[in-house]
Amino acid sequence: MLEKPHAGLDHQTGDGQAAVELYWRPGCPYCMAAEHLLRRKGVQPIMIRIDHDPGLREEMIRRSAGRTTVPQIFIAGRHIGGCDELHALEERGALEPLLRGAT
Ligand SMILES: N[C@@H](CCC(=O)N[C@@H](CS)C(=O)NCC(=O)O)C(=O)O
Repeated sequence: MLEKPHAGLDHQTGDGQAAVELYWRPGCPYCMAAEHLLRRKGVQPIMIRIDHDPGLREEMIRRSAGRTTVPQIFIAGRHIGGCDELHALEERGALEPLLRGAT
């Protein structure tokens, strides 16, 4: 689902790559694993920390159609899901096209 990005963010970065948003909180191993995979793909995700701001948690839940776990990941404004879904995309070769904005 293509959703309104966090704080009016553009869906693309300056170099034409898809903007990646990652809602997270400290102490979450799934968040770290997701961030690690993205960085390995050359992506600098926009990290949105939710534990200090209930409004940001609500924003995450709204944008991800009710999901309450972290991480929740968006690529070019499209909800991807959590860490497992991100890794599943990578395993079937679908992550890079999304990051390039090709799909
Ligand atoms: N299968 C999920 C697991 C995510 C998960 O269990 N996250 C934990 C934190 S590491 C969580 O959000 N627990 C509930 C909570 O903290 O409110 C994924 O791949 O993202």
